[in-house]
Amino acid sequence: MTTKMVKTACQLCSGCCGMNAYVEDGKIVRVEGTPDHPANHGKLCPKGATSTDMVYSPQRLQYPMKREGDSWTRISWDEALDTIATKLQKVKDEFGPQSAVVAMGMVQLTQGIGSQGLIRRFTDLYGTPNVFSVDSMCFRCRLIGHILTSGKYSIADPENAKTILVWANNPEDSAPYYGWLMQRALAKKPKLIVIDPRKTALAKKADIHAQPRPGTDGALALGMLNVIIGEKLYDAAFIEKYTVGFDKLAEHVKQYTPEKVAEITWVPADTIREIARTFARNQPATIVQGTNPLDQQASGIHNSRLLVMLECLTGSFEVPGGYVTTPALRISDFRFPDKMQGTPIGLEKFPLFYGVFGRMFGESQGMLLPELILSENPYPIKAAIISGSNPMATWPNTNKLRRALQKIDFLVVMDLFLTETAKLAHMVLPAASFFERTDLVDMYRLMFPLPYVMLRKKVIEPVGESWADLKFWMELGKKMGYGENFPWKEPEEAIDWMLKPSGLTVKQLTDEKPEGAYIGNMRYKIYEQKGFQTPSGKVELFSEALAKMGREALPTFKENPESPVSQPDLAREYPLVLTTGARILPFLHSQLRNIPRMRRRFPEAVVEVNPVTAAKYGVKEGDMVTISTKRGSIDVKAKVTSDIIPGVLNIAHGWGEANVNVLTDETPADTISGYPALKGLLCKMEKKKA
Ligand SMILES: Nc1nc2c(c(=O)[nH]1)N[C@H]1C(S)=C(S)[C@@H](COP(=O)(O)OP(=O)(O)OC[C@H]3O[C@@H](n4cnc5c(=O)[nH]c(N)nc54)[C@H](O)[C@@H]3O)O[C@H]1N2
Ligand SMILES: Nc1nc2c(c(=O)[nH]1)N[C@H]1C(S)=C(S)[C@@H](COP(=O)(O)OP(=O)(O)OC[C@H]3O[C@@H](n4cnc5c(=O)[nH]c(N)nc54)[C@H](O)[C@@H]3O)O[C@H]1N2
Ligand code: SF4
Ligand SMILES: [Mo]
Repeated sequence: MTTKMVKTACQLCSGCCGMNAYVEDGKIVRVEGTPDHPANHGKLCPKGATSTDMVYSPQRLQYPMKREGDSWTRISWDEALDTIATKLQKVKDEFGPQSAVVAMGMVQLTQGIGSQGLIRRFTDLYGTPNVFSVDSMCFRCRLIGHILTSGKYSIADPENAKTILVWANNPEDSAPYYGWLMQRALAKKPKLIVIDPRKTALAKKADIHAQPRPGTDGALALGMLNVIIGEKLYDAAFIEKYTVGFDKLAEHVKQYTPEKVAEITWVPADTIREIARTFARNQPATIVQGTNPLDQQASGIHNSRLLVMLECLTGSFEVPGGYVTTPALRISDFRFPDKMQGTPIGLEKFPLFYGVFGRMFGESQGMLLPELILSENPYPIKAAIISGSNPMATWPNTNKLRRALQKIDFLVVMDLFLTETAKLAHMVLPAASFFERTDLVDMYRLMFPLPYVMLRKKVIEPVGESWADLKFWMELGKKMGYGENFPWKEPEEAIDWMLKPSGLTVKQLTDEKPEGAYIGNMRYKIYEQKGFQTPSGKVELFSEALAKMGREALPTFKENPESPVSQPDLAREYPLVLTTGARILPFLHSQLRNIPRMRRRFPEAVVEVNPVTAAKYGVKEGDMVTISTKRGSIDVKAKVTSDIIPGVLNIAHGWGEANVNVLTDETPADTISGYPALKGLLCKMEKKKA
């Protein structure tokens, strides 16, 4: 029997590790890490190594289905497309295109730039401005914070750093590919500082580990600035030449003395001083920021602004081992933004979420969607397509979201499995997995200092009648009469069109560079020639843009809407601080719990609780407890561990029964980005009543 090997990229987290897939008789028989791939150097984590279990899971959706009462009826793709096209046209004619919405999950964002691009091409041509993604609670906030401050998005460079500050990030579970990079970096013996309420694997190796109360990181960063500026540990030449607002910032941070910050954060004042001094004195210093924890707080934008400031003020900006920027690929834009009609949800409240300094993201703030659907104010939502997302598990405030989704006249879900969200749909569409479709992976530059792209290649034919997401949006476009703008027969042709300005082709990336291609070199201190892409051309410590919007121009710490400080009365009934969503290795959000080899590694949901807190509430290891917030309750098993600070509970998201998002609130907490506070809310814990 002949064995074929295809070089592709894993898609079970943002690392997009290079993967060699071996195929016999049209079936994948084995996968291994691509030896020379710069993201993973031949390794795969357990998720990647067992990824074929997902592909060949007996639970995969095999064909399109429509719901009739409580049962599902198989339909053809043609009928599915006809029905969707007819409904969408009707909504557009009767209510306007803004009454149909599209929501994309993380897999759409990591899938590649082609699929996202084609979805936006479709929604633009249809006219709806209401496109949502998980960026309403992940990553976009930090992007805005960075651009507002330095005009660009920068990332850490641990391998060249003398100090590595890991702030709310746990690569051991959330990013094994980054864990391998950290191992290489730590072999060079830099100072390691970790800021995390839990003792993560990295925290256990750290020179300094600070355990803040969830939701108070902004105060901690301001305390660091207080010490760095107060003790003149900064790079005066850089500040003088390249920043605006330093004097105002210096005055502003005087109020955040280590003693005051210690009260807010629960981190001892001396530890705050030690962190600030270690960071400023051992340069270059780099901050490895978690992908969402600092965003999902009331101070979300300020938090990211503060991290950029820490790098800039200490002279670590755009130098190896500090904050660096990776070049991007030049590609054609699939979008037609001027064809959008109506006002996107959230544009007035959160204009920066929509676009900043001419960089348009053009997405609506999803946290406003449930309320909009329920209130129909300013307009009703009549149809929705959810693709590559399982909001019933992953979006906050599940009970409210369920009511909202149930109110929609026509809900379509495209997924690999019949998820909790798909069960609410009127129609489900079977999606091809990442082994069954082609797209361009351009994530590396956002994760590592790695100017690299790779074609994620189709390894096998789609399982059952599943379709690649790209194919679905192209075919729906044709059905709706937009064929002129979807002239491609196969997704690969669309990707080729997109790639034109880069000089690369699908063929090249398949035949000549199957393991990927470098797209440029790292460059440092680009600002010396080009300045900063902000209105002032400098790093904006004081932000006129924020001032004009009536927001705090200087970085300011704000308590979460629910905290022992912001709501002392509520805290009497709900005395514990809850942080949610810390990743666990075998699962990707709500995915892979149905894969036995992964489930065995982590069989059931747990709440992490410190022994002191457990004793206070009469809870023992393994007890079932009920955790409640103002929004609801869940039952979950107690894991008593001194790896978490007293007074704080941690529950991962993505579980079916013990769904932590029953407890969370979708109300925007950060008034600039509209992000919810998923890190740091008030809850109570009781032993489950028999
Ligand atoms: N296995 C797995 N990997 C994943 C994912 C997954 O679902 N599963 N999801 C992917 C996605 S989309 C994302 S966004 C990333 C997220 O990955 P990370 O950025 O690493 O985020 P988390 O694991 O949520 O949290 C990291 C650490 O932040 C700590 N933390 C919680 N609250 C706070 C707080 O208020 N302050 C501070 N300082 N620390 C806090 C937690 O204790 C945890 O150890 O992971 C990606 N990788
Ligand atoms: N409480 C709390 N909630 C959180 C977080 C938290 O920290 N705390 N983290 C948030 C973050 S950072 C994120 S990014 C979100 C993630 O939220 P989601 O993106 O909704 O997460 P998933 O559960 O991974 O959902 C992806 C779905 O896509 C399906 N799928 C897989 N491959 C494909 C494909 O190729 N095509 C299609 N169409 N479908 C596919 C999967 O089966 C799965 O059902 O969760 C958020 N939710
Ligand atoms: S770290 Fe694991 S899950 Fe993430 S891309 Fe690599 S192999 Fe896949
Ligand atoms: Mo995320």
